Amino acid sequence: MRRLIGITPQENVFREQERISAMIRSGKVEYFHIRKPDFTEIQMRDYLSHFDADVRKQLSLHDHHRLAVEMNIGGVHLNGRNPNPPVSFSGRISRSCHSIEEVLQCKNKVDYCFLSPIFDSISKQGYCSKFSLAELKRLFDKKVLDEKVCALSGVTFDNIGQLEEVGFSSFVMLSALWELPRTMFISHQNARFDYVSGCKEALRGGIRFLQLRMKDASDDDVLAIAKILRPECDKYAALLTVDDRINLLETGLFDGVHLGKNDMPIAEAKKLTGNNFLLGATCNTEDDVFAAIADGADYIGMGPFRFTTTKKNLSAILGLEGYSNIMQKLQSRGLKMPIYAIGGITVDDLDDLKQTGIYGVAISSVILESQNPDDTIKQILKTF
Ligand code: TZP
Ligand code: MG
Repeated sequence: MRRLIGITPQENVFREQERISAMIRSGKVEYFHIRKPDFTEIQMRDYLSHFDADVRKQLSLHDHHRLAVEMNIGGVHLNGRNPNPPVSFSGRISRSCHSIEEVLQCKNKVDYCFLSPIFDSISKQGYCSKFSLAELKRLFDKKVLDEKVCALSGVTFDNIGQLEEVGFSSFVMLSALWELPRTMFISHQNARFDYVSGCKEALRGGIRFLQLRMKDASDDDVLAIAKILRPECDKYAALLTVDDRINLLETGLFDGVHLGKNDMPIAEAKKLTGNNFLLGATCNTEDDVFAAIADGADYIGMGPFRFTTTKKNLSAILGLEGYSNIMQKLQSRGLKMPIYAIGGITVDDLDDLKQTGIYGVAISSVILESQNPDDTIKQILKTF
Protein backbone atom coordinates (compact mmCIF):
# COMPACT_ATOMS: atom_id res chain seq x y z
CA MET A 1 0.00 0.00 0.00
CA ARG A 2 1.26 3.46 -0.95
CA ARG A 3 1.47 6.05 1.83
CA LEU A 4 2.01 9.75 1.15
CA ILE A 5 3.27 12.24 3.69
CA GLY A 6 3.26 15.98 2.95
CA ILE A 7 5.55 18.79 4.10
CA THR A 8 4.62 22.47 4.20
CA PRO A 9 6.61 25.01 2.23
CA GLN A 10 8.77 27.21 4.47
CA GLU A 11 6.96 30.38 3.30
CA ASN A 12 3.17 30.43 3.62
CA VAL A 13 1.21 29.87 0.42
CA PHE A 14 -2.36 30.78 -0.47
CA ARG A 15 -5.07 29.09 1.59
CA GLU A 16 -2.43 26.80 3.04
CA GLN A 17 -4.39 25.35 5.95
CA GLU A 18 -7.52 24.80 3.86
CA ARG A 19 -5.48 22.97 1.23
CA ILE A 20 -3.72 20.79 3.81
CA SER A 21 -7.09 19.92 5.37
CA ALA A 22 -8.48 18.99 1.93
CA MET A 23 -5.42 16.84 1.13
CA ILE A 24 -5.83 14.95 4.41
CA ARG A 25 -9.60 14.55 4.29
CA SER A 26 -9.55 13.44 0.65
CA GLY A 27 -7.06 10.70 1.60
CA LYS A 28 -4.46 12.08 -0.81
CA VAL A 29 -1.95 12.33 2.05
CA GLU A 30 -1.98 10.54 5.39
CA TYR A 31 0.13 12.88 7.51
CA PHE A 32 1.24 16.46 7.01
CA HIS A 33 4.49 17.75 8.49
CA ILE A 34 4.46 21.37 9.57
CA ARG A 35 7.94 22.68 8.91
CA LYS A 36 8.21 26.43 9.50
CA PRO A 37 11.70 26.98 10.92
CA ASP A 38 11.20 30.78 11.03
CA PHE A 39 7.98 30.70 13.06
CA THR A 40 7.96 31.84 16.69
CA GLU A 41 5.86 29.79 19.09
CA ILE A 42 3.16 32.47 18.94
CA GLN A 43 3.07 32.33 15.12
CA MET A 44 2.92 28.54 15.21
CA ARG A 45 0.06 28.51 17.73
CA ASP A 46 -1.90 30.89 15.52
CA TYR A 47 -1.11 28.83 12.39
CA LEU A 48 -2.27 25.59 14.04
CA SER A 49 -5.43 27.13 15.44
CA HIS A 50 -6.85 27.18 11.88
CA PHE A 51 -7.01 23.36 11.73
CA ASP A 52 -9.97 21.32 13.01
CA ALA A 53 -9.43 18.53 15.55
CA ASP A 54 -9.62 15.66 13.01
CA VAL A 55 -6.91 17.25 10.85
CA ARG A 56 -4.69 18.14 13.83
CA LYS A 57 -4.39 14.42 14.59
CA GLN A 58 -2.75 13.92 11.18
CA LEU A 59 -0.22 16.76 11.56
CA SER A 60 3.36 16.47 12.83
CA LEU A 61 5.39 19.36 14.17
CA HIS A 62 9.04 19.95 13.31
CA ASP A 63 9.45 22.73 15.89
CA HIS A 64 7.70 23.99 19.04
CA HIS A 65 6.94 20.40 20.05
CA ARG A 66 5.35 21.62 23.27
CA LEU A 67 2.40 22.77 21.17
CA ALA A 68 1.75 19.17 20.13
CA VAL A 69 0.63 18.46 23.71
CA GLU A 70 -1.17 21.77 24.15
CA MET A 71 -3.07 21.62 20.83
CA ASN A 72 -3.66 17.88 20.35
CA ILE A 73 -1.38 17.58 17.35
CA GLY A 74 -0.85 13.93 16.35
CA GLY A 75 2.91 13.82 15.88
CA VAL A 76 6.31 15.35 16.48
CA HIS A 77 9.27 15.08 14.15
CA LEU A 78 12.75 14.79 15.67
CA ASN A 79 15.88 16.30 14.16
CA GLY A 80 19.18 17.86 15.23
CA ARG A 81 17.37 20.94 16.63
CA ASN A 82 14.82 18.90 18.58
CA PRO A 83 16.25 15.45 19.33
CA ASN A 84 13.71 14.37 21.99
CA PRO A 85 9.90 14.44 22.18
CA PRO A 86 8.20 16.39 25.03
CA VAL A 87 7.95 14.28 28.22
CA SER A 88 4.19 13.95 28.31
CA PHE A 89 3.80 13.27 24.58
CA SER A 90 2.17 9.98 23.57
CA GLY A 91 1.57 10.54 19.83
CA ARG A 92 3.45 9.62 16.65
CA ILE A 93 7.19 10.09 16.53
CA SER A 94 9.21 10.44 13.37
CA ARG A 95 12.80 11.41 12.59
CA SER A 96 15.02 12.63 9.77
CA CYS A 97 17.83 10.26 8.69
CA HIS A 98 20.58 10.88 6.18
CA SER A 99 22.35 7.50 6.26
CA ILE A 100 21.46 3.82 6.60
CA GLU A 101 23.31 3.81 9.96
CA GLU A 102 21.01 6.53 11.28
CA VAL A 103 17.97 4.58 10.10
CA LEU A 104 19.15 1.45 11.93
CA GLN A 105 19.84 3.42 15.12
CA CYS A 106 16.40 5.06 15.30
CA LYS A 107 14.09 2.55 13.60
CA ASN A 108 12.85 0.86 16.78
CA LYS A 109 12.30 4.16 18.58
CA VAL A 110 10.10 5.87 15.98
CA ASP A 111 6.87 5.22 14.07
CA TYR A 112 8.56 6.16 10.79
CA CYS A 113 11.65 7.94 9.53
CA PHE A 114 12.52 10.08 6.52
CA LEU A 115 15.53 8.95 4.48
CA SER A 116 17.00 11.70 2.29
CA PRO A 117 18.19 12.84 -0.19
CA ILE A 118 16.90 10.04 -2.41
CA PHE A 119 16.79 12.23 -5.55
CA ASP A 120 18.09 15.76 -6.12
CA SER A 121 15.83 18.13 -4.20
CA ILE A 122 13.36 20.30 -6.14
CA SER A 123 13.10 23.02 -3.48
CA LYS A 124 16.54 22.92 -1.79
CA GLN A 125 19.28 24.02 -4.21
CA GLY A 126 22.37 21.80 -4.06
CA TYR A 127 20.73 19.08 -1.94
CA CYS A 128 21.75 16.18 -4.17
CA SER A 129 20.95 12.49 -4.34
CA LYS A 130 23.19 10.43 -2.05
CA PHE A 131 21.98 6.85 -2.43
CA SER A 132 22.19 4.28 -5.20
CA LEU A 133 18.77 2.82 -6.00
CA ALA A 134 20.37 -0.60 -6.58
CA GLU A 135 21.89 -0.55 -3.09
CA LEU A 136 18.59 0.56 -1.53
CA LYS A 137 16.81 -2.25 -3.35
CA ARG A 138 19.29 -4.75 -1.92
CA LEU A 139 18.59 -3.41 1.60
CA PHE A 140 14.80 -3.62 1.13
CA ASP A 141 15.13 -7.16 -0.27
CA LYS A 142 17.16 -8.17 2.80
CA LYS A 143 14.53 -6.49 5.04
CA VAL A 144 17.16 -4.14 6.50
CA LEU A 145 14.81 -1.39 5.29
CA ASP A 146 11.01 -1.64 5.53
CA GLU A 147 7.77 0.34 5.30
CA LYS A 148 8.85 2.59 8.19
CA VAL A 149 11.46 4.18 5.92
CA CYS A 150 10.00 7.01 3.85
CA ALA A 151 11.69 8.31 0.71
CA LEU A 152 12.33 12.07 0.79
CA SER A 153 13.79 14.63 -1.62
CA GLY A 154 12.93 15.03 -5.28
CA VAL A 155 9.96 12.65 -4.94
CA THR A 156 7.19 13.39 -7.48
CA PHE A 157 4.14 11.58 -8.79
CA ASP A 158 6.25 10.68 -11.83
CA ASN A 159 9.08 8.89 -9.98
CA ILE A 160 7.11 7.16 -7.20
CA GLY A 161 6.74 4.04 -9.38
CA GLN A 162 10.51 3.76 -9.71
CA LEU A 163 10.86 3.96 -5.90
CA GLU A 164 8.15 1.33 -5.40
CA GLU A 165 10.26 -1.03 -7.49
CA VAL A 166 13.14 -0.36 -5.11
CA GLY A 167 10.92 -1.36 -2.18
CA PHE A 168 9.71 1.94 -0.74
CA SER A 169 6.01 2.17 0.14
CA SER A 170 6.07 5.53 1.99
CA PHE A 171 6.84 8.79 0.24
CA VAL A 172 7.36 12.33 1.47
CA MET A 173 6.58 15.22 -0.86
CA LEU A 174 6.98 18.93 -0.65
CA SER A 175 7.21 20.70 -4.05
CA ALA A 176 5.18 18.10 -5.93
CA LEU A 177 2.21 18.62 -3.59
CA TRP A 178 2.25 22.40 -3.78
CA GLU A 179 2.86 23.07 -7.44
CA LEU A 180 -0.20 23.99 -9.49
CA PRO A 181 -1.84 21.14 -11.41
CA ARG A 182 -0.92 21.34 -15.11
CA THR A 183 -4.41 20.82 -16.48
CA MET A 184 -7.11 23.39 -15.74
CA PHE A 185 -10.76 22.91 -16.61
CA ILE A 186 -12.79 26.02 -17.52
CA SER A 187 -16.49 25.61 -16.82
CA HIS A 188 -18.98 26.03 -19.67
CA GLN A 189 -22.32 24.54 -20.59
CA ASN A 190 -23.73 22.80 -23.65
CA ALA A 191 -26.64 20.54 -24.48
CA ARG A 192 -25.06 17.69 -22.54
CA PHE A 193 -23.47 19.31 -19.49
CA ASP A 194 -24.50 22.14 -17.19
CA TYR A 195 -21.89 23.96 -15.06
CA VAL A 196 -22.09 21.49 -12.18
CA SER A 197 -22.14 18.26 -14.18
CA GLY A 198 -19.30 19.49 -16.43
CA CYS A 199 -17.09 20.32 -13.46
CA LYS A 200 -17.94 17.04 -11.73
CA GLU A 201 -16.98 15.18 -14.90
CA ALA A 202 -13.60 16.96 -14.88
CA LEU A 203 -13.02 16.06 -11.22
CA ARG A 204 -14.06 12.45 -11.68
CA GLY A 205 -11.65 12.17 -14.60
CA GLY A 206 -8.76 13.40 -12.45
CA ILE A 207 -8.50 17.16 -13.13
CA ARG A 208 -7.60 19.01 -9.93
CA PHE A 209 -7.86 22.65 -11.02
CA LEU A 210 -11.21 24.20 -11.95
CA GLN A 211 -12.06 27.73 -12.96
CA LEU A 212 -15.72 28.61 -12.51
CA ARG A 213 -16.45 30.81 -15.52
CA MET A 214 -20.11 31.88 -15.89
CA LYS A 215 -19.88 35.01 -18.00
CA ASP A 216 -23.50 36.14 -18.17
CA ALA A 217 -24.70 34.85 -14.80
CA SER A 218 -25.48 36.92 -11.69
CA ASP A 219 -23.22 36.71 -8.63
CA ASP A 220 -26.01 34.84 -6.84
CA ASP A 221 -26.12 32.20 -9.58
CA VAL A 222 -22.33 31.83 -9.46
CA LEU A 223 -22.43 31.41 -5.69
CA ALA A 224 -25.19 28.81 -5.88
CA ILE A 225 -23.01 26.71 -8.21
CA ALA A 226 -19.86 27.33 -6.13
CA LYS A 227 -21.63 26.07 -3.00
CA ILE A 228 -22.17 22.76 -4.76
CA LEU A 229 -18.68 22.58 -6.26
CA ARG A 230 -16.60 23.60 -3.20
CA PRO A 231 -17.23 20.38 -1.24
CA GLU A 232 -16.76 18.35 -4.43
CA CYS A 233 -13.37 20.01 -4.98
CA ASP A 234 -12.39 19.39 -1.37
CA LYS A 235 -13.25 15.72 -1.77
CA TYR A 236 -10.59 15.55 -4.49
CA ALA A 237 -8.22 18.15 -2.95
CA ALA A 238 -8.78 20.22 -6.10
CA LEU A 239 -8.43 23.98 -6.57
CA LEU A 240 -11.43 26.11 -7.49
CA THR A 241 -11.02 29.64 -8.83
CA VAL A 242 -13.62 32.10 -10.06
CA ASP A 243 -13.44 34.10 -13.27
CA ASP A 244 -13.60 37.92 -13.03
CA ARG A 245 -15.43 38.26 -9.71
CA ILE A 246 -12.78 39.19 -7.18
CA ASN A 247 -15.62 40.44 -4.94
CA LEU A 248 -16.69 36.83 -4.37
CA LEU A 249 -13.41 35.75 -2.72
CA GLU A 250 -14.68 36.89 0.66
CA THR A 251 -17.26 34.09 0.59
CA GLY A 252 -14.45 31.61 1.27
CA LEU A 253 -15.72 29.37 -1.54
CA PHE A 254 -12.78 29.93 -3.90
CA ASP A 255 -9.03 29.40 -3.86
CA GLY A 256 -8.46 32.32 -6.16
CA VAL A 257 -9.60 34.51 -9.02
CA HIS A 258 -8.78 34.76 -12.71
CA LEU A 259 -8.62 38.28 -14.12
CA GLY A 260 -8.64 39.39 -17.75
CA LYS A 261 -7.71 42.62 -19.45
CA ASN A 262 -11.04 44.27 -18.65
CA ASP A 263 -11.06 43.28 -14.99
CA MET A 264 -9.27 44.77 -11.98
CA PRO A 265 -5.56 45.32 -12.79
CA ILE A 266 -3.33 42.54 -11.44
CA ALA A 267 -1.19 44.85 -9.29
CA GLU A 268 -4.27 46.23 -7.57
CA ALA A 269 -5.76 42.75 -7.15
CA LYS A 270 -2.47 41.47 -5.68
CA LYS A 271 -2.68 44.09 -2.94
CA LEU A 272 -6.06 42.66 -1.98
CA THR A 273 -5.30 38.95 -2.36
CA GLY A 274 -1.67 38.82 -1.14
CA ASN A 275 -0.77 35.29 -0.11
CA ASN A 276 -4.35 34.47 0.71
CA PHE A 277 -5.63 33.70 -2.78
CA LEU A 278 -4.35 32.45 -6.08
CA LEU A 279 -4.26 35.17 -8.71
CA GLY A 280 -4.44 34.30 -12.40
CA ALA A 281 -3.98 36.70 -15.31
CA THR A 282 -5.01 36.51 -18.96
CA CYS A 283 -2.20 37.39 -21.37
CA ASN A 284 -1.92 37.54 -25.13
CA THR A 285 1.49 39.07 -25.77
CA GLU A 286 4.98 38.94 -24.38
CA ASP A 287 4.51 42.42 -22.87
CA ASP A 288 1.34 41.22 -21.10
CA VAL A 289 3.30 38.32 -19.64
CA PHE A 290 6.16 40.44 -18.31
CA ALA A 291 3.67 42.90 -16.81
CA ALA A 292 1.63 40.14 -15.15
CA ILE A 293 4.78 38.67 -13.61
CA ALA A 294 5.94 42.06 -12.35
CA ASP A 295 2.48 42.78 -10.93
CA GLY A 296 2.39 39.56 -8.89
CA ALA A 297 0.26 37.07 -10.84
CA ASP A 298 0.59 33.48 -9.59
CA TYR A 299 -0.15 31.92 -12.97
CA ILE A 300 -1.01 33.06 -16.48
CA GLY A 301 -3.59 31.87 -19.00
CA MET A 302 -2.07 32.72 -22.38
CA GLY A 303 -4.09 32.55 -25.55
CA PRO A 304 -5.97 31.98 -27.61
CA PHE A 305 -4.10 29.07 -29.13
CA ARG A 306 -6.68 28.94 -31.93
CA PHE A 307 -10.20 30.14 -32.63
CA THR A 308 -12.83 28.98 -30.16
CA THR A 309 -16.51 29.72 -29.67
CA THR A 310 -16.22 29.21 -25.90
CA LYS A 311 -15.00 32.80 -25.47
CA LYS A 312 -16.30 35.96 -27.12
CA ASN A 313 -14.03 38.87 -28.13
CA LEU A 314 -10.93 36.77 -28.70
CA SER A 315 -7.51 38.41 -28.90
CA ALA A 316 -5.09 37.61 -31.74
CA ILE A 317 -4.51 33.89 -32.30
CA LEU A 318 -1.09 32.77 -30.98
CA GLY A 319 -0.60 29.35 -32.56
CA LEU A 320 2.37 27.18 -31.68
CA GLU A 321 4.81 29.79 -32.90
CA GLY A 322 3.36 32.43 -30.60
CA TYR A 323 3.87 30.20 -27.57
CA SER A 324 7.38 29.15 -28.61
CA ASN A 325 8.46 32.78 -29.07
CA ILE A 326 7.12 33.98 -25.76
CA MET A 327 8.42 30.97 -23.81
CA GLN A 328 11.90 31.51 -25.28
CA LYS A 329 11.84 35.17 -24.24
CA LEU A 330 10.90 34.16 -20.69
CA GLN A 331 13.62 31.57 -20.54
CA SER A 332 16.28 33.94 -21.82
CA ARG A 333 15.38 36.36 -19.02
CA GLY A 334 15.49 33.54 -16.48
CA LEU A 335 11.82 34.08 -15.56
CA LYS A 336 9.70 31.24 -14.24
CA MET A 337 5.91 31.35 -14.26
CA PRO A 338 3.23 28.69 -14.70
CA ILE A 339 1.77 29.57 -18.12
CA TYR A 340 -1.29 27.72 -19.38
CA ALA A 341 -2.12 27.58 -23.08
CA ILE A 342 -5.81 28.17 -23.69
CA GLY A 343 -8.33 28.33 -26.50
CA GLY A 344 -9.57 25.62 -28.81
CA ILE A 345 -7.00 23.06 -27.64
CA THR A 346 -7.64 19.47 -28.78
CA VAL A 347 -5.96 16.21 -27.81
CA ASP A 348 -3.91 16.29 -31.02
CA ASP A 349 -2.28 19.60 -29.98
CA LEU A 350 -0.94 18.45 -26.63
CA ASP A 351 2.49 17.13 -27.63
CA ASP A 352 3.26 20.14 -29.81
CA LEU A 353 2.14 22.53 -27.08
CA LYS A 354 4.29 20.76 -24.53
CA GLN A 355 7.29 21.21 -26.84
CA THR A 356 6.88 25.00 -26.63
CA GLY A 357 7.79 24.87 -22.95
CA ILE A 358 4.41 25.95 -21.56
CA TYR A 359 3.54 24.76 -18.07
CA GLY A 360 0.03 23.43 -18.72
CA VAL A 361 -3.24 23.71 -20.59
CA ALA A 362 -6.63 25.24 -19.77
CA ILE A 363 -9.39 23.45 -21.63
CA SER A 364 -13.14 23.30 -21.85
CA SER A 365 -14.88 22.14 -25.03
CA VAL A 366 -12.42 19.33 -25.77
CA ILE A 367 -13.92 17.63 -22.70
CA LEU A 368 -17.51 18.83 -22.84
CA GLU A 369 -17.84 17.94 -26.55
CA SER A 370 -15.95 14.65 -26.32
CA GLN A 371 -17.64 11.32 -27.15
CA ASN A 372 -15.82 9.92 -24.16
CA PRO A 373 -14.85 12.71 -21.71
CA ASP A 374 -13.16 10.32 -19.31
CA ASP A 375 -10.88 9.01 -22.01
CA THR A 376 -10.11 12.51 -23.26
CA ILE A 377 -9.17 13.66 -19.76
CA LYS A 378 -6.87 10.66 -19.35
CA GLN A 379 -5.06 11.57 -22.57
CA ILE A 380 -4.65 15.19 -21.46
CA LEU A 381 -3.40 14.25 -18.00
CA LYS A 382 -0.88 11.86 -19.52
CA THR A 383 0.83 14.79 -21.26
CA PHE A 384 0.09 17.50 -18.68
N1 TZP B 1 -9.94 32.39 -22.78
C1 TZP B 1 -9.35 32.25 -23.95
S1 TZP B 1 -9.98 30.94 -24.84
C2 TZP B 1 -11.04 30.54 -23.60
C3 TZP B 1 -10.89 31.44 -22.56
C4 TZP B 1 -11.64 31.43 -21.31
C5 TZP B 1 -11.99 29.39 -23.69
C6 TZP B 1 -11.31 28.06 -23.61
O1 TZP B 1 -12.23 27.05 -23.89
P1 TZP B 1 -12.02 26.00 -25.10
O2 TZP B 1 -13.41 25.42 -25.27
O3 TZP B 1 -11.04 24.99 -24.64
O4 TZP B 1 -11.62 26.77 -26.30
MG1 MG C 1 -12.46 38.43 -17.23
